[in-house]
Amino acid sequence: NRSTTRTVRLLGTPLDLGADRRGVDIGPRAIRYADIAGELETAGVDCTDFGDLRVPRLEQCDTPDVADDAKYLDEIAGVTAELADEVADTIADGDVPIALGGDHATAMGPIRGAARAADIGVLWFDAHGDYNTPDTSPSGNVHGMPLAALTGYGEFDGLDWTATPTVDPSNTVIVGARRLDDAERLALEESDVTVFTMHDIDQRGITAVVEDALDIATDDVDGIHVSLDLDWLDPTVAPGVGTPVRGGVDYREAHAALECIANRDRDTGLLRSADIVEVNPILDRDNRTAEVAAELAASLLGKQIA
Ligand code: 4U7
Ligand code: MN
Ligand code: MN
Ligand code: MN
Repeated sequence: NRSTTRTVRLLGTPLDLGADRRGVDIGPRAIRYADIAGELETAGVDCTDFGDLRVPRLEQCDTPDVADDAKYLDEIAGVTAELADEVADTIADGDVPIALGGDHATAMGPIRGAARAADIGVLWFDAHGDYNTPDTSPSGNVHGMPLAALTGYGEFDGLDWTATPTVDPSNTVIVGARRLDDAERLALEESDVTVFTMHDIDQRGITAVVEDALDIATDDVDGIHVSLDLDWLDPTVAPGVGTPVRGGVDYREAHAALECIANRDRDTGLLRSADIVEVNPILDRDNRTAEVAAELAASLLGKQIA
């Protein structure tokens, strides 16, 4: 049981090399302008902002070959390795790291970092599976591959840590999927990763699905990482994302999901780290998506509605 006040450490990661829409690198700023620190304070947690990690600009990188099956993988490996160190330090200091992306390749950092100190499960809230590999990816964009890399699936040339799983696939749960590529779907079916689709949410309700997801992710591990891709939400709620897919969760479902996690965390202290990714203010209107992101962070950290 947790009794002391926790401190969240914000780790900005302006990474856009994993996506092919520019603008997601401004995500960390947009989320700060949406006052994530103030939102977190309303949840009763202290918040420190460690600023932004240095990320190579796309303009400084060599242009990838058209046939490149995992664009900018070396640069992404470097950035996420640094982020993993920051996350491991944060956890060692007793704080809760939240990485602010950046595209979803960012998630390799905090999950690698959190897994250094403990066995963790992963809750992956996303319209997509992010389970492509360089061999299956239709785009070569690494933000469609982090979950495969982290569960040790597929060949990632130059990413040697993918030879063994960082997280056990049987403790890995995707929630809200509604667009999987064909090869990705097959690979997920053959894996031990659990996929709850929007259909499951429609049939059973968000609370039942997330409670199940939590049971699966927390089975025989020390804690969890929560990865929040804003395209999990319906584009009417979160329009500022690079790969929107209609039919996502609504505002209340999203909060209810994160409140379930916060409730379980209140009893057990299971939340180790999180990332909030894929916010693209260039594609947004009035910074709405970052505002939703900031509010969702507060729900995850236990903000009470009344
Ligand atoms: B995100 C895609 F082909 N599957 O691999 C791919 F549809 O982090 C999209 O979930 C990936 O936003 C989306 O490029 C990655 C595509
Ligand atoms: Mn994603
Ligand atoms: Mn997505
Ligand atoms: Mn995206």
